[in-house]
Amino acid sequence: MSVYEVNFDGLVGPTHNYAGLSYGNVASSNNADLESNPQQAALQGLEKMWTLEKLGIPQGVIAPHVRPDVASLRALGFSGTDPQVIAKAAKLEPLLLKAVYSASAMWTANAATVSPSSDTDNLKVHFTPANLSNKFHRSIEAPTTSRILKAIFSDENHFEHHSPLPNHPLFGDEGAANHTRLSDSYGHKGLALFVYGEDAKTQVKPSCYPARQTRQACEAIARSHGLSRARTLFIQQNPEVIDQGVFHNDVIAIGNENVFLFHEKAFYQQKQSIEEVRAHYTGSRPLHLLEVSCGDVSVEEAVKSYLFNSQLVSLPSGGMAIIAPSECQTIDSVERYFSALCKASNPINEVFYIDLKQSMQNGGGPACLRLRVTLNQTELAAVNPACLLDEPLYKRLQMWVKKHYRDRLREVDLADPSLLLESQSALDELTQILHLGSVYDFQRI
Ligand code: SUG
Repeated sequence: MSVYEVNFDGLVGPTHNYAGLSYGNVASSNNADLESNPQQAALQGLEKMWTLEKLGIPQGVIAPHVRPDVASLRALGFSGTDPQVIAKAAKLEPLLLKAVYSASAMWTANAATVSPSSDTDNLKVHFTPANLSNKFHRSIEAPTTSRILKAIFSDENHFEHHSPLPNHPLFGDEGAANHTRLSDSYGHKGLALFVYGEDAKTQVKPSCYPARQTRQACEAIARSHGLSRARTLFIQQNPEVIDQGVFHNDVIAIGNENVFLFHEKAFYQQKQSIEEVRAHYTGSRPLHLLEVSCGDVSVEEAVKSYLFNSQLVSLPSGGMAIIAPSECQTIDSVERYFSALCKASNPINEVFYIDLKQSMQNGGGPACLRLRVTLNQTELAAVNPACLLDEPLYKRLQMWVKKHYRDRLREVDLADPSLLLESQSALDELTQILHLGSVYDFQRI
């Protein structure tokens, strides 16, 4: 039976803005208070989805969340009508208002951890929405994410949904951004590689920026997904690079099938960690362990270019391609590295550059914007078909974005209560386009 890796990209929401909310994410801090263009951001994301679909790689869409999240403001003591709640928060707690306005759910690599049915003990695809407990603006995503995932993957014969892990620093979980899978091919049993920033049982941790993913969270997910111990590995991120802005593992490493591309400084005790990866890999095709040295590309250049946040995809015609952010073209060492990589003896032979500047300025590259879900033919047939991209849906979503989204947003605009109504009516229409049912709180009231 054919097995596919389907990328489910987050559609950028109508309130995309730059609020400097993510301490430890260099782009987010550097671009705080820049004027954003939500319409352009959403169209750039759609172009990426369409590029993959045209390459013959199945593509799904995950809806944005309604923002501002007035319910969170109410929970924090703001009362009155929705416009009054927004006005009070704008006056008294502007930072909180920015947080509940964030369109951060677009980065669906952080939506959940997903295990394909070939790896789980009950042969179902398992989903655990990430609690994203390290950042307030992201910690409010899990309930809606959970409803949306259930609306896309609703068939209980094939899909199993878990609750997010308890919302406590011990179980900080940022989803698939810290998880990759190495296998012979998508349909074969794979090695589930979890990468954590901190283990509560040791003192090895970054000294400046936070480690957002814990080993305890990774272990809990591996247990509930029913992964085999022999084919699961937990390795630690290098705390030094977290302090240089590598806030998720997908900013410093990327894996696809039998290729693992990572920076020389990616992991703690790297030599030993990579030996463990080699030892746990069970595929019969050779594993390509491609280490990028500091001489090739420095950690700083990696963070600036987001080269490791490229998508590494298997092409239907054979071989693999890199879907890279166009920022990579502005750094000579990165371009040089890519061209050498494509010539060397490994499955990668092409690079496609994509303009995702709006998302990149908040620290979200191509890989951040997608949740990888490996599905066999039967499972793919059980997915909500309205969420799978084809040309009519691509065009319809382009029109929907142009109809509802503003082309500029600054901090002062966030106090405008009509932005809430615009966002609600846009998403109301989207639930019909994507056949999602009532996934938003405002539809339940
Ligand atoms: O969680 N940025 C996101 C970027 C997520 C990137 N995801 C992956 N690497 N997989 C974050 O830091 C910035 C929001 C702001 O500052 O307005 C933000 O949330």
